[in-house]
Amino acid sequence: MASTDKAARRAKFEGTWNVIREELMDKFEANGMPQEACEWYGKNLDYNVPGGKLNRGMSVVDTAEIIKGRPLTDNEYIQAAVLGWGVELLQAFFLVSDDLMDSSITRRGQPCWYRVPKVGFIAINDAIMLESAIYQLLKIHFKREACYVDLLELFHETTYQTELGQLIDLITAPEDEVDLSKFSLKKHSLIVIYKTAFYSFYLPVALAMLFCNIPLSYTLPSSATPIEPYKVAKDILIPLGEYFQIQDDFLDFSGVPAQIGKVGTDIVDNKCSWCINAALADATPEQRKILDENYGVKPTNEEKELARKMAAGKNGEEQGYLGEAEKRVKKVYEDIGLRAKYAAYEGRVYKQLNEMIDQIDEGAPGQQGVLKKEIFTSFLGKIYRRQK
Ligand code: DMA
Ligand code: MG
Ligand code: MG
Ligand code: MG
Repeated sequence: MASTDKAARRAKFEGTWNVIREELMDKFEANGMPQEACEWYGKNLDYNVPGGKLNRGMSVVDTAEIIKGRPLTDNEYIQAAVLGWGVELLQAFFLVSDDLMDSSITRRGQPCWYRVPKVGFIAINDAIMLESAIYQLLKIHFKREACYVDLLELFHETTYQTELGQLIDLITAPEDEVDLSKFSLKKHSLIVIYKTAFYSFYLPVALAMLFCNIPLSYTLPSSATPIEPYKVAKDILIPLGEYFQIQDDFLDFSGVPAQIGKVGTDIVDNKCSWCINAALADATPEQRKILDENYGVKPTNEEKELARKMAAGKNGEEQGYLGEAEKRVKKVYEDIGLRAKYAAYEGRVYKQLNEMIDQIDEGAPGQQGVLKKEIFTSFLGKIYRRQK
């Protein structure tokens, strides 16, 4: 896809946000909420929903067009965009709560919502309101559609899966008790499949499939064995999502805030990240000792003060400062050659995913209403070697 085409598609999707935002505001105001509350809710939406990469939301629209094999009509487009913004609202709900739970500093190049003056713990209710917005929109746009209950169930089930993932992510990373022997790549895989892969990858594609009335099973002329398209999609999208979160973990270590829009917190937060697991696999006893002593160790007040001074009036925290403990962990990562290990992993997984996608039976050329390889290659293309 040409880059101008990509920009136009993004602009079209972004353009639907204003309509959707108005519907949410109307609904809010219809409850007789005071002016002050309307302004608060509007700010919550503006600050947390539209500013991301929009990969997840746009994938709903893109997938629906690929399945139908033609551009969507105006009505179909707005409905698919509502599902897309539903995924973005779900993401906003998770991110606002995730940043509180991870004590993060910035998100999408701005302070995390809970750190905005006057917000604080109100961010918890704001996050829950972002989730509720999904169901307001589904009711407006899908109540009379045959797929309504399936859409509701899919959003609910995916939300539940993500919450399971967030729970195991958090309890595997206790603040006061660093024990690296509790980590493993197997545990990491379970965490990231639940906390990221279902909602970021399976959800957008499965929503588009339901929207296009793809049945639970169909048979193609090429084989007598029935195809279960939701299972086929899941079997590719879950490993794809795992790869995406490994990228997120790697960027937490290697990315700079100006590039990734957030300050990495995994080392200080004692997270069971891909990086620490990959490092543990190759660490010498000396390196292991450094990791044991410095992983999950917060910067001292003196280090924070120094960072503030060095930032000379600018907000030092937002630039991201490293305490000595975090620096020592990062040095071990570099010495172990984590960057090369990651590059090798990325090459391997990219090849494997392409091989899996290649197995998909698309039926006759131009056949509509069935799974197409392009659904997955376009998703993979959006994230391969991403830098943010
Ligand atoms: C992301 O985990 C998962 C959810 C459900 C938001 P994370 O804490 O690694 O995300 P980020 O690096 O964006 O804070
Ligand atoms: Mg986080
Ligand atoms: Mg998190
Ligand atoms: Mg992360």
